[in-house]
Amino acid sequence: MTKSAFITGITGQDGAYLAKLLLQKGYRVHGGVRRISHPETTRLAALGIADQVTLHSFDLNEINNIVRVIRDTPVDEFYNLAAQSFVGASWEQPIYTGDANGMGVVRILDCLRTYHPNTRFYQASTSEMFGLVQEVPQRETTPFYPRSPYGVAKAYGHYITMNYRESFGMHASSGVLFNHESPLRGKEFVTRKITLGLAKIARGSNEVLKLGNLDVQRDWGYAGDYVRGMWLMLQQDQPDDYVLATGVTTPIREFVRYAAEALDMELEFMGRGLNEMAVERKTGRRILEVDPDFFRPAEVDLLIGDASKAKSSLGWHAKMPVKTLAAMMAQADFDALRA
Ligand code: NAP
Ligand code: F7E
Repeated sequence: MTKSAFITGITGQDGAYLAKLLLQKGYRVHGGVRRISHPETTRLAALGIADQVTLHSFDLNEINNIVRVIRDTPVDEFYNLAAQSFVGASWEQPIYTGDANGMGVVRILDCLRTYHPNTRFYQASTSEMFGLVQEVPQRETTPFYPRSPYGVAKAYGHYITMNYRESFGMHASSGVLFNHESPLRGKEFVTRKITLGLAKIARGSNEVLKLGNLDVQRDWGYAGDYVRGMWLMLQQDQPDDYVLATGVTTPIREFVRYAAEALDMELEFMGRGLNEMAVERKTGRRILEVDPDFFRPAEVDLLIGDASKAKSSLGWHAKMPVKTLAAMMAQADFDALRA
């Protein structure tokens, strides 16, 4: 029998990759799209699937809308990927972020409980819940210490998913996913900002890439690998929570170097703190500088995940190394600029 799934946030990076994966597996795919003046389905179009999914008007912040959509669209699996996903914006919009990323989750869970209690549910939890890390590497049992309104709201979403699983026996699972990137990543996130900025420079632009705190490290994987993990979680007999990560953490400077190398640029970092910069060795041209506008009020310094539970229970591991990822993103941006 054909399986069906609903993906909130289907127009986002992960939503597009997950929709593609589920279509390849023969699912009928529904997606939630919030009302905006200029509907954006460019990621679905980039993957060649824009006309293969059924879109529904869906907003995490509107209970009546959620009730109607969930009641009228019975599916086997429900993936909640929608969120205000930019950590930096969560200090500017803390209440909106709390409502969408926290309350939005319980709105969905409670509607599923009422109308379709047997639908399997996936919640997009995040390594940002570990924040000021209490253990290295971080795993499913590591205590949370979120450092942003985004992380705090996601912690609520995580706990309420556990609570509905334990209270009502729902098949509700959370994936605690570390950063995952791709050529479809939003342009304000640091990896894409780097690859797009360097690609423009490689194409002859005089722009200087301005970044914030260069002292942070992230465990960066490829989004295409991570959506496979989401699907695997909902195929298990029992619901549970899983960390998905590569187990390798990389400083931002290294990511910049990997992307630059892929574009035939060799960079040298010099200076310290706010005066740090990177120049291109061959030309001596300044490529990158630090801009305090991109610093955050509180920072998450060292994220590195232990995905051994996902490996042993789901048979999942991250396939793409960060160097390949940086090169792939830089090349994709470089190629797109030619068009
Ligand atoms: P993304 O590209 O920013 O996509 C987010 C999606 O949510 C977009 O489709 C967006 O719609 C939608 N959305 C935002 N606010 C909404 C609202 N109020 N109602 C309905 N839809 C709304 O994010 P992503 O990288 O794919 O991440 C997917 C999920 O995983 C998010 O929940 C994120 O917090 C979480 N996560 C991501 C990572 C990562 O590294 N990528 C790691 C851990 C967890 P528009 O297209 O209209 O903006
Ligand atoms: O920042 C530093 C910044 O915005 C990474 C989301 O998908 O992953 C993502 O959140 C780091 C931060 O991602 C700039 O301070 C320096 O420490 O790319 P980001 P994020 O905050 O890690 C988690 C797991 C999610 O759940 C989120 O949804 O890079 N950084 N300079 C910068 N960051 C940005 N954006 N821009 C800069 O110029």
